[in-house]
Amino acid sequence: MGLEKYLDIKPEIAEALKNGTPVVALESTILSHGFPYPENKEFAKEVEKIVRAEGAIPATTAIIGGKLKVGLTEEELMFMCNPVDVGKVSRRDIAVYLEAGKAGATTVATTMIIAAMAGIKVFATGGIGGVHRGATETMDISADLQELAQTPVAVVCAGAKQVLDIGLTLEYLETMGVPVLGYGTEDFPAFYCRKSGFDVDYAAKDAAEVARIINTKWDLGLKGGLIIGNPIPEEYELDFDTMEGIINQAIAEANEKGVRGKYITPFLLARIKELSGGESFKSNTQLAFNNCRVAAKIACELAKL
Ligand code: PSU
Ligand code: MN
Repeated sequence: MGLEKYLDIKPEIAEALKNGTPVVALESTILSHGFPYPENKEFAKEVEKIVRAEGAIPATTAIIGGKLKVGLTEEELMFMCNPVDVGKVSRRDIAVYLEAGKAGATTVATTMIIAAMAGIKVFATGGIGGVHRGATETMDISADLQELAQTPVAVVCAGAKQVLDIGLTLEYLETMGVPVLGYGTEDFPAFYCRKSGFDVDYAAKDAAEVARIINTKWDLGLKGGLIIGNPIPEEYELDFDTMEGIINQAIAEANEKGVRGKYITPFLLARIKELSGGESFKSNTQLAFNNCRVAAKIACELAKL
């Protein structure tokens, strides 16, 4: 397909993919635009360690120097942490960033695209993008949802971010035919909270069952990805109603300031961190760690099939 021209796969990962060693894709937007600099540097290194501890190889993706990077050197990883140097790249931006030679952090949508090109089946993030509150007016629906409908990557997340309209996000996913599995839960997680009050399609018991479902979907030739909703560990869960108050305030401020488009999610995450006195940052970090653990377990089970 001539993708070699664009794809730059780290040798360790190329080797793993050739040998069927489990690999887990990781995104870079959560670094550059989801977490504050420089605290995100520790996080970036830690997620890779967690994936390795579970027996899989981490593949953080990014766009650097006109290449789609699959796996970063430590220097590149640290470079991706500084939001001053890197843009936020969704599907629409990929070709522009490659041609302009600009550095870009990959969102869930873009990480899925790059992972699929490289042959990586499992990806861990914090929370997927979705249908924003007020979307009936703004039409702000994350490109992540369309990507899940068409690109074959299983995304492990702590549900959809609580800043979104979770009910509408699930409706959209149903329309697009994306399976929404719960990892040991009947209730679709709400990022900082274990429960959103909305059901998942199916509560999978363990990583082996998730792997079988993923495998069967693709065996059947059904297009697109899957969502594995993995609830935040209880000890890091935040109170739903307290967070609702904070989120509503952050959204009101975003509206007042006229924050729109791709800047909304980073603005809200940063403002929620401030309003929660750093609690949301701690939770966001821990839920992402937990997703890496589960994604690596699923990748290991998939490798056995
Ligand atoms: N999960 C997090 N923090 C983040 C994101 C996910 O814990 O910052 C990022 C992902 O890259 C996701 C993006 O694709 O937020 C959603 O942005 P938007 O709503 O503009 O589609
Ligand atoms: Mn959006």
